[in-house]
Amino acid sequence: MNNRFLSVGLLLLSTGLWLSCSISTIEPPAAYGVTPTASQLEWQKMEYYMFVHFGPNTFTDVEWGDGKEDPKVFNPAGLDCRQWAKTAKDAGMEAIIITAKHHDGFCLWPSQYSTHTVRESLWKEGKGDVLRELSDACKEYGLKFGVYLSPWDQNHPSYGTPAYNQLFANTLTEVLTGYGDVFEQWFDGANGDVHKGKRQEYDWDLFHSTVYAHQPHAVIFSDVGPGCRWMGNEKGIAGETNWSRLNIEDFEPGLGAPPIDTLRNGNVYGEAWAPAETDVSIRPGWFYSPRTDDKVKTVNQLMDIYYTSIGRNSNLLLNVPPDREGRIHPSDSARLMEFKRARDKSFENNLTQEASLQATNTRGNLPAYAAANLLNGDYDSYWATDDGVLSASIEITLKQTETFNRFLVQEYIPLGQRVAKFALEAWDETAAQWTMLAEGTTIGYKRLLRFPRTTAQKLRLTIQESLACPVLNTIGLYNTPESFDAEGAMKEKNPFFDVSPDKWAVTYPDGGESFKRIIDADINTGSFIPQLIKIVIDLNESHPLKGFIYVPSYNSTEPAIMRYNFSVSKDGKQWTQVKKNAVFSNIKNNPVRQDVLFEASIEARYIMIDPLETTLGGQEFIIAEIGVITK
Ligand code: FUL
Repeated sequence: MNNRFLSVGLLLLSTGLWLSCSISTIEPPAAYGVTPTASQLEWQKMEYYMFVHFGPNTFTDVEWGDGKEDPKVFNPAGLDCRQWAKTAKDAGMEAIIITAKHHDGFCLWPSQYSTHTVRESLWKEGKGDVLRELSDACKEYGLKFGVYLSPWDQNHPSYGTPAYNQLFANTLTEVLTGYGDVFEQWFDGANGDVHKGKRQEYDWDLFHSTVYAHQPHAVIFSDVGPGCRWMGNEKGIAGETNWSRLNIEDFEPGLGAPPIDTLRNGNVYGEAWAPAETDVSIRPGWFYSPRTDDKVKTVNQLMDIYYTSIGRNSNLLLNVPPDREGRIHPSDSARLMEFKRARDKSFENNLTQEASLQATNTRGNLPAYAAANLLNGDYDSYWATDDGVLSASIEITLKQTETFNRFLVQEYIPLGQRVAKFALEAWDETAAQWTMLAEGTTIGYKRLLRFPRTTAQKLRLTIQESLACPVLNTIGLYNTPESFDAEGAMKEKNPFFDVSPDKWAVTYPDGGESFKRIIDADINTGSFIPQLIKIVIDLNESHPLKGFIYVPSYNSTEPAIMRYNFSVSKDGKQWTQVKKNAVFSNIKNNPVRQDVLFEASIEARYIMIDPLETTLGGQEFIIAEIGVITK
């Protein structure tokens, strides 16, 4: 900053005549639209941190506990929060956010406002406090600490009454005053109780004022911020167009949230600064299950997520669920370290380091705003154009011809987000022309472009449309490996079925061959079923059934079964209902394979699923696969 003023001052001294007419053109660009607060800027620079889903669900193998679990199921005998913190630190993460209270209402601290807490569990004879151990471990490892609290609470007797709001504020106060600084307060929008006709009107003003009273610097996450926003899916894919601005007035988290596309893209002229946070789990589900030990995402999948989250102007909140011992499972920690090495390897060598940069326009023609600032590593120095110049290019001449396949560009967001369209080209020496490498819309805090490996000495970054004069502070050019996985690891594995479906048949409805696709052990083929009808499958022989598997289409815009009955039969005539009005937990946001366990094993040859409601509310739904669990 000082340098800038110094050079401006020198110029003014040496060209005294200029003073009165040029002062407006050499001032720094005025902020455009809403801008981040100091806490939001600090938050954005964190980029990558850990989500921890932990609680009774870890032990009961469900994604949404119903609050009726015996608190004694929670007993992580070897709980080691220091191991979590060390893993996060070694993985290059900046913080840990923990599910202090998920939808089952179980509190990971001994709350005085609940009787469904660690105090009632067997763990440490009811004397433990997970938040204490984790917040201490975060301090020891230099990580920030954040808390998730679900407003939806299926255990607390006051839920669904006006008294609940103050109760929730009280529990928030306990969490926000007992464990030191909280950098992010995570409010989940999920509210499965609407299916049961139960609805709590949340007092968001009370919740927000409680957070700010105790943690004035906390960034509040929800579907609509106000600190940061959900980006609309749980797959790790932020919008290619991603404005950090959002219209939040008249919207509420959860049921009152804006459409998914709006969450994904933001609003170009939005009234609030509500940048996107991408939350995704390293496993198919949010909680640990031994069934998913072999389904931890591959390094290639994690690298993809890196590009589609951090590389698209979003922070990445990667969930790593501790196991039943209370430790991060070796498969997950090994993968996190491989992911770290893959990122380090990808971005270790910035090929623009010694490049020379030539811009078509530089604000006031001053070195203070010159394109060279894009390479100096100083976050607060930038290239900017004159006011009113809304498109401009920078020619990047590398020291020598290089081969590369990734480009990084950052906007200086303290002055707002501006760029709406840009392109990157390379100079083709042989053809003597520019060839397009990649085009994009928004940039924001950070944008990473992937394109086929190219060899050239000259590149051109063109800002084609900007809402105000463009202000960029960093570029980078890299040559990264295309793949980091061992041979074969990339292939999507088919679900594991204990019993081969080779001899199975769909006996109702009689849809001939088309229904075969739901029992062909191939998750890539399935059936689109236009009405809410029962499906009956003959397993050819009797099996001791412990549960069943439903694989929906992985595309969350396609309809899946959400609420259902499930029955089994020995003869296809007399049926025993084993699941009544049950819900596939979180299937709307995270449409992955669902493993449903019965209360007890039951001998049967026929199974019947009776869909009652779909994720999109219509009659039609997709089944990619139905399977059974016998082991
Ligand atoms: C969702 C919840 O319903 C899931 O269980 C999980 O906590 C995820 C992060 O948010 O809305």
